[in-house]
Amino acid sequence: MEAEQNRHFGDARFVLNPCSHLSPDDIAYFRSVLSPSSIVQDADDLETFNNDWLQKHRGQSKLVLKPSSTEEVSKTLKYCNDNMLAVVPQGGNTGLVGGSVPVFDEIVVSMSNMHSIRSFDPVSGALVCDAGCILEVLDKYLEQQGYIMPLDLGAKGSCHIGGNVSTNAGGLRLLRYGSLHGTVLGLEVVLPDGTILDNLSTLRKDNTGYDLKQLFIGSEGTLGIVTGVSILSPKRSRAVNVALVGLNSFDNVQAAFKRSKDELSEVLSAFEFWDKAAIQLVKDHLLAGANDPLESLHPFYVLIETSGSNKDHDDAKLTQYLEGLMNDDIVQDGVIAQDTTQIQNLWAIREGIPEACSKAGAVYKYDISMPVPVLYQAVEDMKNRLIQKNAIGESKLFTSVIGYGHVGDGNLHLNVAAHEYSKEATDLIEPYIFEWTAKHAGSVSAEHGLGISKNNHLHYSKSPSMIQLMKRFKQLIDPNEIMNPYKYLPDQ
Ligand code: FAD
Ligand code: 2HG
Ligand code: ZN
Repeated sequence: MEAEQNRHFGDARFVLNPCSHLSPDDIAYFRSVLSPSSIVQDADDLETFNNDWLQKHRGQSKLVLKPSSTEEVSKTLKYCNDNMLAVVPQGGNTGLVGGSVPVFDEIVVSMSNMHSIRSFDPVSGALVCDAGCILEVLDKYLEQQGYIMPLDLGAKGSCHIGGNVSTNAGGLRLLRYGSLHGTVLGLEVVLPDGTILDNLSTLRKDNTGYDLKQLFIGSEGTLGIVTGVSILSPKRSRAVNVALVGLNSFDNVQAAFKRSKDELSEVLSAFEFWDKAAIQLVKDHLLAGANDPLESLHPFYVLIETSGSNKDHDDAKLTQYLEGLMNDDIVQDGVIAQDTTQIQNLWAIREGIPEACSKAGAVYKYDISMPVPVLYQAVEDMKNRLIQKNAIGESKLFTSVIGYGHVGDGNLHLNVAAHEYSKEATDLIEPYIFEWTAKHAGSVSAEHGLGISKNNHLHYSKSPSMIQLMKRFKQLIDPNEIMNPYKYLPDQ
């Protein structure tokens, strides 16, 4: 065991936890409990597990383990705990806060070999599955049963349900179906000491004792590994409509949102917005040459989705709502998708924004929540600050400031594109953006989590006594600090 020491790594300062390094004995043990193909040591094969989606965070793990069962996860974690080996749980590796990759040489435990659906109850809609199931695969399975996953994200083709639960992912359907804190019915979790916490309940009501699963939802692999998920899926709506509108101001975005709650009410299932800078990037990087659904550029765009059971009823409601917006000059232009392909094409514009931003160079991502009236002010204030500092433009540090997100959830994605990541660039936007968020009673992480990007900014959104209690939970469940070290909780 190494002595605790301080170490400088990039811009951040870490206190190394007292974990050990791998020995041949360790490898021999893992070979005794996992199949040979579940142990990855080849340098090229390790690359994808060591790099995050943003290509911003890079670890140097020498070992990836891919257990195939809860028992294998249990044996793996127990051994790591007994031998002080640090572990990073990894799902689809689509996280945006650097939580899914090692900081140093932690062992990656990938859940990709655990992808079975365990059961589905067509009466209640309760789905029980392994944590490594891919979100889109689950949604396709449920489609066959007439049901739908209660969450959806642009990363659905890669992210795992276990990763979703561990980050408490929000996404595009939260407005309609609520957060995973409500839809997750039960979890199976392996604790660092190997204990299997079997709480794969399918009950909607259960008031017996502390609701322990809630502690693991959003704990980003710092308390254990989620191996199984029980989740309540709603019936899939028979009628789905999607409209895209162009607007002149964020005041109009708000007016359209307010009206959608009155006029679309029970059929409203998504209300997503983005700005001109976002559509410009999508056009440049993803839609080049493709048909643009709206003829001219607008300062703002809103995608509205309705999901109901009666197509004629929903069509009439949506048409009337959109006509009202046009007549009152709240929207300037709009289209309604005529078939499933057009629905997918409109959603592809919205879901393509993160990828388009990442193609613009280095992108600083802020995922903040706040009261809707000040949502876009964050983008404008950031832009003005960078203009004042003479830091934005062709040959400057930053190239653009982009705003988009989930209006219905009061969740802004502020992306600041730069030529490259640098300390100088970081210092121009941080801690300014966190102070701005705290001043407007917001949260510095609405849905992406803390990982290694936001852990030291937790105090902007949580009081010292809350952070202290979080540290006590961590100490209780993971006293050797093997689970996803250096992340989530502040260094000090
Ligand atoms: P990973 O990235 O592998 O891991 C994320 C964190 O969870 C890490 O800390 C990891 O250690 C931990 N973890 C993973 N699996 C387990 C497990 N089984 N047990 C314990 N800990 C585990 N997020 C949103 O909230 N809403 C969005 O709309 C959204 N859209 C996105 C769109 C794109 C294009 C991309 C790239 C990302 C998006 N994200 C979004 C972020 C990301 O997809 C989510 O956070 C997702 O839930 C991560 O799942 P994952 O399986 O990829 O987890
Ligand atoms: C989304 O809503 C995701 O598209 C990603 O949460 C946001 O990349 C981002 O900033
Ligand atoms: Zn989002």
